[in-house]
Amino acid sequence: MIAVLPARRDDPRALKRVALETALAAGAGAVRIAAAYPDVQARRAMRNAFARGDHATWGFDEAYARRASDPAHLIAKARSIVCVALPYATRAPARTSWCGTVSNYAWSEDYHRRLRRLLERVADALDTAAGAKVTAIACDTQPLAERAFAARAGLAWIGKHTNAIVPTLGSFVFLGEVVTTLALPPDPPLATSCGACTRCVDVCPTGALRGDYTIDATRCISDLTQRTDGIPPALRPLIGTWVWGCDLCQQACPPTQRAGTGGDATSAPVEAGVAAPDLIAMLRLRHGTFKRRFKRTAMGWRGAAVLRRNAAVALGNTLDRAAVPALSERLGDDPHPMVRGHVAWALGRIASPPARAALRAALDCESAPSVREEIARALRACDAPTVPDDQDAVHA
Ligand code: B12
Repeated sequence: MIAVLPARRDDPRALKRVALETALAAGAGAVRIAAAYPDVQARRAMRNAFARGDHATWGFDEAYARRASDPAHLIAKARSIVCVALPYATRAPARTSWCGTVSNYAWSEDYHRRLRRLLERVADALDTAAGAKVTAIACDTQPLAERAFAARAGLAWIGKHTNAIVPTLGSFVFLGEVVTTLALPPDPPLATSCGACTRCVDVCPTGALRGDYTIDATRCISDLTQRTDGIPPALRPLIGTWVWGCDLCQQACPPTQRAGTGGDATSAPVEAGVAAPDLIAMLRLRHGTFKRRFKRTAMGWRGAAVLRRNAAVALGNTLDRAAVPALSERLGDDPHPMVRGHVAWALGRIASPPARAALRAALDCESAPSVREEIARALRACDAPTVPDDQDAVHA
């Protein structure tokens, strides 16, 4: 552990040293300083993205772009931002063919709590050194263009997957900031870019990445698994077995691959059933188990029905006929119409004779118009089956 020396409040270099050393001692993988003036380029990029509808599921608007590009809304007279990267890459857990795929960022203790602890230590150290409250913390949930300020600080460059890539650490890092009224000497931006590499663009199954450093977030699997309404039918087959988030663009990213696994013990899965969840168990997830198992992770903020919906889509994408009994049961039982609708889709995707029979039976008792529509569409899909009749169950 690095000993952090007391600093004089009128010595910017010493104060910067306090920020950097405290952040590193508290577990940051990298830390740099940005000046806190508004980011006009980020504001323009956000405006354009919102006008294109790239973030339609998030309801971002002009007011968000204005606030997110100006750190002064977090603390008046903001002069500097301590930009911190917390590495989280850990080894993927062993999976069977009936496991859902969970993004690395979501399987550990919720990163908001971990990052907040780290940022609070940095903020406390600066407040103490300055002898006054001179800081405000931001991590993910505050309107702040975190990646743009990380780039200004030279902490990272923004990749074509739109994530911040930290030299030697890659992009599997969380970003957090301490905005302060102290004038700390800023670090210069990096002169790095992705060059001609398009691996992230090529690997994205939904075509969310355009290759010009922008993303249509409404097509991003991470967004699709987190939205609370229905997943557009055309995109469901492209989601594969992802039940929360998606790592494909980052897994394909050369500097991120080279960085390896930089996450410490706090980045490890809270339990195996979270990192590689059994899809049938997730399809049946009740509130109690959800609270016990998922609430403490970043998968906990959208509720149990969203996870059951995602499990239904993933099971449909396994094309495994052995999933039909569990899906048929949920088609009759699940209290949430959105889940029943996606279960119907999954049965239509598997399209075996028992799946077809379950869909027909459900049509007799289903009253929700949206679910009846899904069932009718699924029955049409059964008429054009994608699975050969002689396919055996494929799960281990
Ligand atoms: C909404 C949101 C999402 C949405 C939209 C993502 C997106 N690309 O905008 C969805 C649900 C899709 C999402 C997914 C993910 N997210 Co998210 N998300 C956010 C959140 C809350 C807001 C982002 C936002 O405002 N987007 C609107 C866009 C238009 O603005 P922007 O991204 O801030 O900035 C852009 C412009 O400013 C412009 N720009 C500005 N200056 C410059 C300069 C140059 C040279 C260039 C090229 C561009 C540029 O490019 C920036 C990047 O596109 C941030 C936290 C935060 N407060 O920033 C986390 C955040 C971006 N997410 C994060 C993570 C970890 C993820 C996932 C990896 C999770 C996962 N595995 O599923 C994926 C990655 C998907 C992807 N390829 O982007 C991390 C990213 C860390 C990192 N290393 O970059 C953040 C920073 C949270 C955190 N505190 O760590 N996310």
